[in-house]
Amino acid sequence: MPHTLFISDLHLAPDTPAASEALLKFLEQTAPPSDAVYVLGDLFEYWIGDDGLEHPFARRIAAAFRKLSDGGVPLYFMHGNRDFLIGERFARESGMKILEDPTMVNLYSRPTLLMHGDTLCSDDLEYQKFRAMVRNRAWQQAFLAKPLVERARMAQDARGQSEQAKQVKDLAIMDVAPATVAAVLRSHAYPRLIHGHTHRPARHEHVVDGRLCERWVLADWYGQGSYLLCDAAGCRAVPI
Ligand SMILES: [Mn+2]
Repeated sequence: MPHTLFISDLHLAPDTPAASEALLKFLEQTAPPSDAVYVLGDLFEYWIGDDGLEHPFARRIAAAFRKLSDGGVPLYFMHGNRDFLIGERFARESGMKILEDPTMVNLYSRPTLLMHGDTLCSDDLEYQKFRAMVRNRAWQQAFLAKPLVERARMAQDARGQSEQAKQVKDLAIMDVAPATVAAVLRSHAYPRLIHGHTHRPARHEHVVDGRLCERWVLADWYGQGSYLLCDAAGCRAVPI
């Protein structure tokens, strides 16, 4: 049956090769017969600019996507909170089209809203403040103008700080805020919702204004990765 695949939160990095190998296998063996593949953010553990493509690791990943795209499978990428600096060069070299967050798609006649998911975690005020800063165009231009080594150091620092902050944050704060989910579903006319980010793979049901909406949360690839397969009959998570 015609189907579309969704992945997110792979957090690929040169020093953790297992997820990269799993992705390369997924792109070569699992993805080719699908109608499209969507990557809903945090493909990389960090991305400090498209000049990261000078690194063989990043080039290998981009080339693997490109092969699939050249084979006729449309590929889409939405920024996550780790790889929001992925730009046009990466998109071109990987054959992916960059999508706005959120994006509505018609998936086998089912209206479906795609998000990374970080904007749903609206109770985490400290993170939302950080997000507003780094998604600002002027901040991004200033950051990208810095030498690569300095950007790498800043990214390292930010990752350390984020890990520390997570230790003391309430788990509920780092999950989606139900009221925000309801507001997003309402403003998009009660679609199905697919997102990643929280690393809490599940299928949820929300009743908003008497309308039942399905919400799928994608899994991370830190341990066993998985993808979401959607066809005309519905969606299901499949371990890789
Ligand atoms: Mn994320």
